[in-house]
Amino acid sequence: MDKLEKNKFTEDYIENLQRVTLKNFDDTSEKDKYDALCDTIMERINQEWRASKNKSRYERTAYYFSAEFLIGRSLGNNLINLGIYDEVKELLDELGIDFEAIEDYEDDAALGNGGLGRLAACFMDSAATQAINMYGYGVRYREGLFKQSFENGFQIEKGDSWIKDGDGWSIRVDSDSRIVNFKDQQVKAVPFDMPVVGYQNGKVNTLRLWQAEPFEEFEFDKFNNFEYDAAVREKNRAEDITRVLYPNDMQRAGKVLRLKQQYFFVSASIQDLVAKYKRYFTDDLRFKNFHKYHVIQLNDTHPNIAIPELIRVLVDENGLEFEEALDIAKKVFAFTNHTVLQEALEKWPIDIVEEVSPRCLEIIYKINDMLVKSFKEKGLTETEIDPYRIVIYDQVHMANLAIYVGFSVNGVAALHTEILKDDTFSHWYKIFPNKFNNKTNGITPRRWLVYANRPLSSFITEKLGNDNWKYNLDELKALEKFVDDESTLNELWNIKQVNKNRLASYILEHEGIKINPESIFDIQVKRIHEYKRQHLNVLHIIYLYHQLKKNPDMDFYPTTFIFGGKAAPGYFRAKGIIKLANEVARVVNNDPDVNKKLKVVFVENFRVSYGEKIYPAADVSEQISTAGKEASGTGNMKFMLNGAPTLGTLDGANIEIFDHAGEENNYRFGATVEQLNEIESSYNPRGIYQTNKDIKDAVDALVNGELNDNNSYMFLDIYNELINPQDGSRGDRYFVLKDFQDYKNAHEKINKDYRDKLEWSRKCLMNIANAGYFSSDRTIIDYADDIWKIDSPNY
Ligand code: RUG
Repeated sequence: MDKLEKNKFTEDYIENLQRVTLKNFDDTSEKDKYDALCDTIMERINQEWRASKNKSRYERTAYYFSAEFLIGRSLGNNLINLGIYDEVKELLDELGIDFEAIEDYEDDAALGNGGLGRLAACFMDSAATQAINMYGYGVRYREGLFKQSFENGFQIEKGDSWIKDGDGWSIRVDSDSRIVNFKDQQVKAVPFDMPVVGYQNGKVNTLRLWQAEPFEEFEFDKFNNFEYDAAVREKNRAEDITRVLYPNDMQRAGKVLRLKQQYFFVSASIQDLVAKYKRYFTDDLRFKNFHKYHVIQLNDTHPNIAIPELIRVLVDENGLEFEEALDIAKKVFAFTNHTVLQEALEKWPIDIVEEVSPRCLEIIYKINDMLVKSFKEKGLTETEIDPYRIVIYDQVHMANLAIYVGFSVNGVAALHTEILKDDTFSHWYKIFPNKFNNKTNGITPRRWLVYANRPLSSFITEKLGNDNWKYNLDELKALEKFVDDESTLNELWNIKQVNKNRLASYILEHEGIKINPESIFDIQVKRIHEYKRQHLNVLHIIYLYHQLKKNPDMDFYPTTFIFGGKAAPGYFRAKGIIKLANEVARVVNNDPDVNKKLKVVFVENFRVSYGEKIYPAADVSEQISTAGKEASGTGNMKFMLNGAPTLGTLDGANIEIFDHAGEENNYRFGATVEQLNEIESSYNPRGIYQTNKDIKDAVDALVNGELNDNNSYMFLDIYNELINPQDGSRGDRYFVLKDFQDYKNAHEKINKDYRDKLEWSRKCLMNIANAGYFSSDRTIIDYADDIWKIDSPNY
């Protein structure tokens, strides 16, 4: 911004502040100041946003259908992408306004559970930055992911009404409202558009989130008749549809309301696309060119009911033949799978689909008939066709629907895609090998480095002599030339220390726990799930505690283990793992024999904005899922980009991280997928427990009174799952005990290596320098090139 622009910004800001509040500047609150800042920024975005919309109207565009967009906060990110972050901070400073306090005013838009939703948000940022036409379509949940707190170490969930005080980053577009018809109700879908600003390139894409509303606020007659509840019943029923994000990560919520949410947002979105196409392409009455302008990427199975919905709209509302419509669908839809866990591959009971949209069910049956017919033509028998069917017994298999109709099926990391081809969808791969492709996930460097780690960002720009790396992350590779430069390595160490100090203060303020900023910060933040194995981490801490108790002078570099993450409210064992980590933290942190060397913190309510403080401060990134279970992971990339070596298994994108940054700069441990497959049938966790004293002592602590689960039986449940299964299974489904020894050895190596400051910094540098591949800019360009066939012009 030049001087003139700066003055104009300040003028507009003060004008907005006073106009909106009707107060004098000095009387305005922090919230007023935040609101006025949003307004002023939105005014600046507006013009480029309209220009981008107009320009892309007649261009091929990708539509990213996702039930989740885990956006986080928008203020800082928008300022970064507009290129005015430092200036605006300075301007506010001149006005006596504390920018950080204003930033803290913004609630996270937590419209997602974890990696899948955050990936969608990163893709939005990257598509805009790479000037790729991409529209996001999703749900405007009134309540985002629950707020987590701990009582006695137990997770407590509370609502997250993130828009109760308004939402400065969305524009309500009433004129684009659509009607969504369910079997038993009709609701209005009102779009709220959020601008997605590309990094300093003038491109602004749109994220359109739909909110369900009634046609009438209340029924006057009933109200007049004193039937107050009945008068607003329909309104509540409509609003219920987008009231809350289902807090399930991976587990399938078998709820009618959940399918209603899915159908609600895809129906509104499909109607939107068709209506706009008809408005701008008036002479294509049979939609012959529809596929040339549209590609719809289905983010997991959640939006897959869009397939019958497109066919319904084309057939019932626009007079196309079924075959014609199916043909269009086959050219338009592409499907991304994010998991191999069976419980997360959605299958809907047909009666529920019937209850939501009987017409879509009818169309699904028809597609299924076409599938059977065409497979018979290929020579398959009825039984051979069975695993491909879309309707199997009384369930609709949403993945089969998308694989059959979609023209592309992708996994999200190299190993994951191989598992899809070899195992999960091997039958499909045999028939349609060309549909399958890999798109390794990525993260946006703007939020996860430029914004979250200002000191490191300035350091990189200074070392490279320019900041092109911010939109071409491969340029980080040039940092390798400093790998033997002592002063650079020392600088890097100091930057990490600054970030660790910042996190330590934040933790003291928010968690009330004092940690040693000079200790190793060993961090595992992600959703809590057995396959992610937070309990392996905790068991190892119990082991360390036992060792230090026996020998307080043991040669051990002080370490702080930090956890963060939420468990699905109905997932008893995951909640038990949280309770366990909190209980171990209580015991360890209060024990003067060990607490100078060992500390454990489970931060409350881990979310995007907490992550922005955590990733830059990590020394060690814990990525310890059972090999073959984590599709990709993206937290692993955020840690890497911020210079933390990975302590990880050969799983998901860890493998690619090791390949790019070098195994010698990371810590790999644990059994491979092949090894686990080999021992699967003979695995005997109890045998390991009986022969390894360290493991036995750690596992016994779950039930021998050392740790207190307040009679919840949560620790006994974990103990049973590990070595004493009650369900006739072999126990330890996720091979925690199998990998324990190797994990422990890797930790010992880290604890030694960390003491060599230069050598450690070198590893950090090598991770940063090789993080280019994990930019979501690369991922989105791969989608655009290989799947969408959309140009990424230099805007
Ligand atoms: O568990 C996966 C992660 O491994 C992956 O990185 C992320 C983004 O691709 O998606 C996560 N995921 C998968 N979240 N939900 C599902 C299944 O619905």
